Amino acid sequence: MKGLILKLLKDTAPSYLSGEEIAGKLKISRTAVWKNIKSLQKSGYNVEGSPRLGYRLLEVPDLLYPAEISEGLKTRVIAKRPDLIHHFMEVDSTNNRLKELAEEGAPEGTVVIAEEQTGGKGRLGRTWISPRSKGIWLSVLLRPAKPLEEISVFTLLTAVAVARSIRNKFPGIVAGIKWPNDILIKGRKVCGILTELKAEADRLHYLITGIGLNFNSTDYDFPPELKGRATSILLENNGQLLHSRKELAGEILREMDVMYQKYLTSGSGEILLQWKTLNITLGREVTIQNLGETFSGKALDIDQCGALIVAGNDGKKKRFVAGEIITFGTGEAAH
Ligand code: BT5
Repeated sequence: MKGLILKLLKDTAPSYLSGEEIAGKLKISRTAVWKNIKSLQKSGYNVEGSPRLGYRLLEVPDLLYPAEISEGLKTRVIAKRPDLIHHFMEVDSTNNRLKELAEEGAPEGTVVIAEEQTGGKGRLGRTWISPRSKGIWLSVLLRPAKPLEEISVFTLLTAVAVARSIRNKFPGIVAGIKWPNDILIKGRKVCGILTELKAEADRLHYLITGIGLNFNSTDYDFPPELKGRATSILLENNGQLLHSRKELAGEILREMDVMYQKYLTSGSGEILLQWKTLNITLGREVTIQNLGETFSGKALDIDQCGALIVAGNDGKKKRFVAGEIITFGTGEAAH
């Protein structure tokens, strides 16, 4: 009901809508209208009430509420309905929260989004700095009926979606993908992706892709050790933001949905093509640490499964599956 009232107020803004009209349109009592308006105000919506004229919406809060993100979002799977988006002011990690929902049977396309993470995770137990309302910290649940060896493709898919979304909304920013899971702008990390999965033998139960994107962080929001290595959309766009966090979050979900549909219907071809266009890894000297081993060489290509092909200094080629893919719990496949 709150969402419906919000929609009516948005459609009418900046004009007033009387309590009576709202009650009539939604077939609810005037008291119910009043209660829902109070609840909207509590959530940060600036709704002005006038005894004579009714209500009007003056300002929408800069929070990633489902009703805000899903506005105009025409997706087929990912966040296809507002109730598939779960918003929290604070969680330990959106990946962890979504894992709980997945275990309870949440449908494919469920999204968890938080204003702040107190235990944001990177790969291999590393920390992801996620201060309140400074970025887009979200996770997406997918349940693709695909073989486990194609799992790396999902990190590539997400990286493509994020890089494309940044370029779509902020054309002045050139975001590039560093294999497997970083989005960089002028050599600094703006976004990291963490893919986790649950599988048994070769059967995939579900896959959670977490995205951490610094949006309006300034240098003060990063700890000293990240100075010069991390950046944000705000910092890269000369301190200006033409689009809001919620618009970029919506764009990322939309781009992910489009790429996911293409993947389901015609395989990884399009994702790999897009990835190759947006990457800043191929052709470069790289050092990869995988399962305690360090390997240096030239990044040549990625294969159909999203693995990176590197030519060592001795000329021998080696194939690396995205080492960032971590599994949950015990008895589940490790990558
Ligand atoms: C990543 O790990 O880059 C994956 C980060 C994924 C974060 C998202 S947020 C939503 C979802 N929920 C979670 O709990 N996680 C996901 P990795 O490649 O291991 O990089 C981690 C390293 O990046 C750290 O050790 C720092 O050096 C650096 N780092 C930490 N916070 C950062 C930030 N906000 N911006 C840029 N770099 C950061």
